[in-house]
Amino acid sequence: MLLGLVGLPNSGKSTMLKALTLADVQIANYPFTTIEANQAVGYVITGCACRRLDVTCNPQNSKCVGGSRWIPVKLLDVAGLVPGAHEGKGLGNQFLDDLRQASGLIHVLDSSGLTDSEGKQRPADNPWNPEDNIEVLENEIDEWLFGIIQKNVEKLGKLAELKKVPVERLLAEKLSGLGITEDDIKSALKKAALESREFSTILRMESKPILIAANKADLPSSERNLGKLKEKHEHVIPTSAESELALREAAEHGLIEYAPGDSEFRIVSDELNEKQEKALDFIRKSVLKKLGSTGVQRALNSLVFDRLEYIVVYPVASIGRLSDTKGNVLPDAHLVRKGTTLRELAGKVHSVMADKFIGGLDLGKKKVGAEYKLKDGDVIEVLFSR
Ligand SMILES: Nc1nc2c(ncn2[C@@H]2O[C@H](COP(=O)(O)OP(=O)(O)OP(=O)(O)O)[C@@H](O)[C@H]2O)c(=O)[nH]1
Ligand SMILES: [Mg+2]
Repeated sequence: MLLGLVGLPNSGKSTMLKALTLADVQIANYPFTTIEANQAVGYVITGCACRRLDVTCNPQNSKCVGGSRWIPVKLLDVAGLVPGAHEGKGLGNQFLDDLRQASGLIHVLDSSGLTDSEGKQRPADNPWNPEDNIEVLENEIDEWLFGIIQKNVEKLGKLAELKKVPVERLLAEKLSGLGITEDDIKSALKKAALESREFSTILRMESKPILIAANKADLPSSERNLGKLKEKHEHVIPTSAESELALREAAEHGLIEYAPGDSEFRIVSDELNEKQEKALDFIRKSVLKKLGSTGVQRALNSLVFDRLEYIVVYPVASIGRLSDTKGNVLPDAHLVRKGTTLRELAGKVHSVMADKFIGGLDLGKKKVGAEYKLKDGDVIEVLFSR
């Protein structure tokens, strides 16, 4: 699964990517630091089934850290979008093409009001209204999508006439790389005309759900804005990417014990200098105590589990041993959309399983059918003829 970090310049996209992945990326306090997209692997984190089943697991496609299952997801941090990017302002919006495959987006928004929509600093006595950035960003993504559709619609119209097939079918084929299906297009067509700008907005909402990370929530000026943002918009999570990065790096260097999403950390080294102690103290008081966590892991989890409605399932080769054929217990955790059937899961695990599919066995060794809708945390043996 690929997820995108998008937003206006200087909002903290690269800081968030680094905090989630510890990838070596450039961060700086000026706009357009990132020009080429950065891709790295982060993790969504959920309780591991090993706890519930009281077994020791040997994860293969994921990790288990202290009873939490870390499932890898690809993250892409792109350049900043500015108002008018679709007309070529700033770095334009062509770089969004890298996000065609993204299932969802985190809008990294500078909630402090100390950066304007061009990424320039604003004085504290004349702050920027961060809420305006939401419209700016959505508009630029819609224009990008609109551009892709416009480029294809005339050609496809002619081809559809020639082949005597509905144009929406051909468009769906063209847009399938964007995660847009023929059904999405049909339902959007009921609300808006194919050539209209509104059509692109509807498709964007279907294919690229957005979670808003109200970043720089550690700065005092963000407090006032957070309330307003949450009041007017769903799916807003306050974050401090800078704090998360500091904690992840301190943990990496053995200075503290901290896991992403935690509400506290423990100092385990006596080699901290005064500056480090002060910084950690600030994070404890101004971020963790106030927000409950840095919000960064919560934002990623919430995008995947709440916004995109993914669940976690554990296919195994033997339900009795809870293992794969090599004896690895709970080897793989798969992210699948809510409503996925057992047959669809078989197809995702292996094409042979799908072709020779028979059914499945649940934890109680009861048979389950092809159309069984998987539940979050299900451990299941897929039966197929060999
Ligand atoms: N106070 C505070 N500063 C932050 C936070 N996250 C990022 N920053 C700072 O904001 C500035 C911009 O961070 P970047 O991660 O480079 O921002 P970006 O969105 O990738 O910027 P572009 O690539 O230029 O679009 C840097 O000085 C960061 O240290 C945060 O949570 N709190
Ligand atoms: Mg950047």
